[in-house]
Amino acid sequence: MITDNDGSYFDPKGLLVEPGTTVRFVNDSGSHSTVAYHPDNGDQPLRIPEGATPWQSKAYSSTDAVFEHTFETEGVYDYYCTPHEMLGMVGRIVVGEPQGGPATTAPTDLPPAAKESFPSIDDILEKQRIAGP
Ligand SMILES: [Cu+2]
Repeated sequence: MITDNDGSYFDPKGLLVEPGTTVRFVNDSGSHSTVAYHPDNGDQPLRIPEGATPWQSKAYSSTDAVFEHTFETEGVYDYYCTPHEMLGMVGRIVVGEPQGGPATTAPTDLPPAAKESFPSIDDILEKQRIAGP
């Protein structure tokens, strides 16, 4: 989670992992959170697999603060940073196969900059890791 001359962003912003992988979100610079798009998190739309566990970190401003989440359910997970969602600070994690869940459809109820900032699922499957911003 980074703020620099390129703005505020997740790096990588697209990632492919196997089910059961624990992903570490590390605060590099600036003040950021990592929050799943899920109705439990500020009434956001569901953009993680049905039945998967959502996550919500606080906003970290200290360098090297770490938040971890373990991804058990296969599918596509979209997430955002609360302070910078409006500026397009979002990310996408594919766990195993995409599976046709909510995040495999185009986003609608999101800020315009967020909608435009997700890496494509095809790119993630091909490259496994998509650098931000
Ligand atoms: Cu942020």
